[in-house]
Amino acid sequence: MGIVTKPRATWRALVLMVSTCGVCACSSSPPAAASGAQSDAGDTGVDGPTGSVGCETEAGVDSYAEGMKKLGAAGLYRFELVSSMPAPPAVDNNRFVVQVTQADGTPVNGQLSVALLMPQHGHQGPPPPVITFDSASKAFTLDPMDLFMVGVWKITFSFTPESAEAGAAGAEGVTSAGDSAVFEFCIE
Ligand SMILES: [Cu+2]
Repeated sequence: MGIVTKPRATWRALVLMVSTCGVCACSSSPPAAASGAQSDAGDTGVDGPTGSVGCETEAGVDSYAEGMKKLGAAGLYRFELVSSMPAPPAVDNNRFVVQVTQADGTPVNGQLSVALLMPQHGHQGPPPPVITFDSASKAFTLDPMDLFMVGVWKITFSFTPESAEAGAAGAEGVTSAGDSAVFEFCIE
């Protein structure tokens, strides 16, 4: 909330140094186009709407859709990506709205966290976004989701329900079993 961190330039420089992959790992095979085949970190990586350079067809990569849902790995809760702004998520700052519900769709109170990393580049993501919970809409807003490079981003949401939600009697804090879900997007 009141905490504003601005070490961005520093970690961004580090990340770029670490991952000076000549060919951005988001494309598994080099583009066959005669010209401009060498798209690397210097370029935006965007080769037009019909370009085949993107990573969106790679296995495990999700196609963004408003309201897309995933059941958590533990099978306890459902994670809905209510929206992304912009949509689909793009390079640099995004704002996600996420709702966690029980299997029947009932929203659950609790704590959400998120981990961002680029599995193909082997580096971590930016500092986590500020996460706020809106009790009216029962949804979390995550802002900024700074997906600062072109390529595949693995976004892991972890949720810990309030103990009251899980039926625990009067225990303070969040001690109930949580759940997590992974969304992977090709960011261009
Ligand atoms: Cu990267």
